[in-house]
Amino acid sequence: MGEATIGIGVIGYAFMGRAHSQGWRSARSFLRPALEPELVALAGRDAEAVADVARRFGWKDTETDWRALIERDDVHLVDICTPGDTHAEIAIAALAAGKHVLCEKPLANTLAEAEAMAAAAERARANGVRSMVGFTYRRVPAIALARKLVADGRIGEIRHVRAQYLQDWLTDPHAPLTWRLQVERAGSGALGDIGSHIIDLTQYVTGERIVGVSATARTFVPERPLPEPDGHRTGKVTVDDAVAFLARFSGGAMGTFEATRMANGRKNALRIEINGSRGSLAFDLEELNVLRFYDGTAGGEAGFTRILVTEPEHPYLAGWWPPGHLLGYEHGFAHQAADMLNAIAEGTDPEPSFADGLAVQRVIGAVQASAARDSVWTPVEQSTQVA
Ligand code: SOE
Repeated sequence: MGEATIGIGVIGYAFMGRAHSQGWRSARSFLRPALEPELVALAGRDAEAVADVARRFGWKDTETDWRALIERDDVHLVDICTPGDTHAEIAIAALAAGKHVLCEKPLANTLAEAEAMAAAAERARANGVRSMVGFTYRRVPAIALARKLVADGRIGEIRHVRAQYLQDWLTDPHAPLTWRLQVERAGSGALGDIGSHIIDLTQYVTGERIVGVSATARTFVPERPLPEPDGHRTGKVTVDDAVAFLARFSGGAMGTFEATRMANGRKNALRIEINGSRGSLAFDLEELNVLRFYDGTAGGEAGFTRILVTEPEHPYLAGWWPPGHLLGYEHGFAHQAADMLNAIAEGTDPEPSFADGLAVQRVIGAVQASAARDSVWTPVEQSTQVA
């Protein structure tokens, strides 16, 4: 192996395993990171299924046991794309083995697991081992531009944060009871799966932390058919279908949040609007190449500007197509892969860190605690100190 390459091993080959596989491939082809990713091995328990995905995405080898993948000398970075109940065990083992770790969101299923993972990441960091959590939407160019505009003071002091993540794939009561609907596998429902994205994104774009919440949660369909071949039987849904909460931000802004898989007609509508003393920003993932910016200082000419975020000077765009040739959902995974590889090459810490993932987990915990106590205002623990 040449000096400027790094061996990648991905664990999981379903939706996220494929999205990440494509991310590593595209990062290598288009974005020219400082370390060139080698697609060494893809791991999954079903040998036939994992071999099929591995062949289609160009993985060199497969493993059916994640431990074997971690032990390989030619794997230097372990990418965890499995359900949340396995994140902590795999990540902690991989970090202890000296492997860099990229872990899908949400970081863990419980606060205790997230704390242990952040502590393991901190220990590994002392040896130059890097870790990152896969809040991929930070890498949508329009979101990265929004962050820059806020950091440059273009919208002034932030007053309102409005965030929604709306999907509808559970509207049908016959949709099967998959792992995402079981608390022991997923930790929570819409809250952890998609609410975690808007918690992370709003904290990232504003540069502030959520310090308190008042929440409510509902499970509209409490029982569903089991996945085939057991579809004639039903099982209990043990997570939320939808959650809504008010939030207070560290800088004084007020926030409203909604995460649901029951918003009929909304497929993947992650929307954020931020209103500040000088202007506003609005984003919708269903139109992900666009950022809307209102410059309140523009006097009589002020109005929401529709910025098509595809110019070479926009974040991440230089590596892609000419202006107006749009990017899509999968590109964020390539940006994430390239950012992590560049950080490893530079010896810096990639973001979002496991500590950032823990911070999101603390908000999730506070939302759950508030919802369980009739929406009582609940503080979010702020310490980033890890056990
Ligand atoms: C499913 O709800 C899901 O795939 C999430 O798990 C992802 O994080 C989100 O990006 C899209 O929706």
